[in-house]
Amino acid sequence: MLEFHALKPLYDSQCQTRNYTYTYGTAGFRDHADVLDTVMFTTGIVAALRSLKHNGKFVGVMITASHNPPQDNGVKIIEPDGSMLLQDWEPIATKLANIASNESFDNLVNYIRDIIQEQKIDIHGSMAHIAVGMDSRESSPRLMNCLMSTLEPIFNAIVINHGMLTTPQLHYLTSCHNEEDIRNVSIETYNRNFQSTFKKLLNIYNIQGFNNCFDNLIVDCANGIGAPQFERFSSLLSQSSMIKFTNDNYLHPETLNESCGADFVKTRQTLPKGVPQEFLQDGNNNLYCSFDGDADRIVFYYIKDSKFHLLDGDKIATLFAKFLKELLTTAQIPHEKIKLGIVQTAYANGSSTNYVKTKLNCPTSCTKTGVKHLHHEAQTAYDIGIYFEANGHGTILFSNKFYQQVQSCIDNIMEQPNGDLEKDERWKACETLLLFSRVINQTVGDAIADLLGVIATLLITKSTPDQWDNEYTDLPNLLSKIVVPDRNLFKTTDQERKLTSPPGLQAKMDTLINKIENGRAFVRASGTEDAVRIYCEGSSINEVKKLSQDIADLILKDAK
Ligand code: 16G
Ligand code: ZN
Repeated sequence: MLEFHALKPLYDSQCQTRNYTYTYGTAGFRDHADVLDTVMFTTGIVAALRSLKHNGKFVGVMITASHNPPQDNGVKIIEPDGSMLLQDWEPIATKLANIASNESFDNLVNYIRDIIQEQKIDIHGSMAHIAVGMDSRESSPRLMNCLMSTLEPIFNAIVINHGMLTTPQLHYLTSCHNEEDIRNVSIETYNRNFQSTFKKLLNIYNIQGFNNCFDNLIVDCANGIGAPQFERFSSLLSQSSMIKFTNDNYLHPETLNESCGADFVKTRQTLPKGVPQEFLQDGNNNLYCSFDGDADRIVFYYIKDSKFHLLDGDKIATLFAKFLKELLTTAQIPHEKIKLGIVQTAYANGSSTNYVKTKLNCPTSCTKTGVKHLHHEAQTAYDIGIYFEANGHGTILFSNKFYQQVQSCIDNIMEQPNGDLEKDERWKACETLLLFSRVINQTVGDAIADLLGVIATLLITKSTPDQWDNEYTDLPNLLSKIVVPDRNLFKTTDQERKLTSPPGLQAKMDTLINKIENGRAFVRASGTEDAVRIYCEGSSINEVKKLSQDIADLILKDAK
């Protein structure tokens, strides 16, 4: 039952923001923490309705602003299967927040009634179930209180508060809540499942330590929630003494993402601050990685001849694709039976796409920016759908057909007489495929799970960071942004690779692009900032820089 009369005093006290416009965008609501009380209040309502729509299944709500600066925060809703909020509900979340901020209380209640009616939600049936969590920002506990304020008094919802955890941990636990007895689901569920699968995977190959592939793994946690979570997680791995942490100061939220973390390292193509000198001395053979503020993104890097080398989302995707493809071959599973493909965005380096097509002979897809687009394509187009944005957001999805095919291959091997199973390469390949699929967090991109996947791949294939990197060389590239009077004028087609508006701009850009060797460039309006992004690549960095500047000039001239 919905207690609308109890809503009014809460609305009066919580919805402090007036005349402010919100948008539930690619990554939920995100803004300065000071203006988010209203949004927390309405997001609680939307999450409860979403749970009721799913007949009371658990829905997740995560309070985070990922790689944004410390003063920002945000919130996003997680579906019962651990995926991101159904796109159709994004405008509902947006409208409810904007009514709360701009209109009367009666309008708010009327719109809630409309949602219930239009979505055919049975409010007299099951109770709403919500799993909530937050990152380590200073504003998160306050915003958590705003969120919780509606859930119990209005919806009689059952709320499980997981406290501080990473975004992908909450995605995973939300899906577990709908599969298991809720009393048994906690952060330990996540830790146990991923730790034990990782250990089993390495045990197939009797791997100790880092198998001489590198000396230490140095993890930059962006001073965020990934620090305590991965410190606890990794303490139970046999490699723990070789895993070192930097920027793990999550108790000082003002340092979050400050000159560190995945976004900083990827965009600046440089080391984060604070890497201890002892790890940087010549002759060290270390692998480094950076999480973002809520640990759903990861990039790797290493130093060779005093030079920084980035291993970004494209490199992670190609590493996984090569490894999984070889396992399918060893298992003698025909490639027609399990379709393996890579999903990228326009930001993927042209060399990576070329490498996937010509060296790995795998199909590729290109989607618009934003995890939900890549996830959907990976799920619908492939049996092993590897998706990564170049910025390090990504995971792998394995279809039911994948599990059926691998299991039938194992059954087939077992039927053969006199087989020494341990020695049977086919059997090993099948077991590796199954365990690998469980070391990956299939609900969403996950820095911790992706890290386990990368480490396992390197150790099993006995590859050094340098060998991983040498599979292909990135084309020089540049990503920049400019501020224009109205970014909404910039409309794209062909998965954001071509502009359709402002009219004539694309043709002028094409003339410039065609002048340089291996030239490629595109312009799109940012979904998270009031700016337009320009991506350029080509054979020479000087030409790329010039191209980028020329395109910026064109846009600014056009805008006058
Ligand atoms: C959001 C997206 C990320 C994308 C970025 C692009 C999710 C969870 N996050 O952070 O995938 O790369 O936006 O930002 O979908 P932009 O539109 O400002 O370039
Ligand atoms: Zn993030």
